[in-house]
Amino acid sequence: MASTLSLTKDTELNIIFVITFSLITLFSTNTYAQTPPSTDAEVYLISPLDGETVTNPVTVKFGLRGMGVAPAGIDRANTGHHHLIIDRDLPALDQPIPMDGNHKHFGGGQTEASIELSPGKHTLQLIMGDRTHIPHTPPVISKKITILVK
Ligand SMILES: [Cu+2]
Repeated sequence: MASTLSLTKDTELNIIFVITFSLITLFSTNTYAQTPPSTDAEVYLISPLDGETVTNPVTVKFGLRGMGVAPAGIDRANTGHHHLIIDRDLPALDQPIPMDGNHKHFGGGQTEASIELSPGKHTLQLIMGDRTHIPHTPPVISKKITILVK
């Protein structure tokens, strides 16, 4: 009888331990999921280059290191899709990236684009967004470049 009681207590302790451990694991997993890109993830413009003079249509090539490209809606760790910001500063980093003429989404997983720009100076910047178009934590952002369209 005494031994049965002691076994029950052990079992209870085991259950408490398993639950506690599961909660810690669950919490850790959640924390990790909110920081999907590896710390060395980097997005950059392969072309055009900063200060380059170009003509229409402008071919923009996206470079990415340390993470992968996945179409919007696909839930896969350490991936995202490209967004090209034209003539604008960075959008809010905790909300879906706007979708308009100044914020182009490449939700199909594209790694380059052909765009038409008015003659003159323009800025280009890339930012990665997750499957719901929200920047990662920490955000993966390229340098902002300036080009001249003839
Ligand atoms: Cu998007």
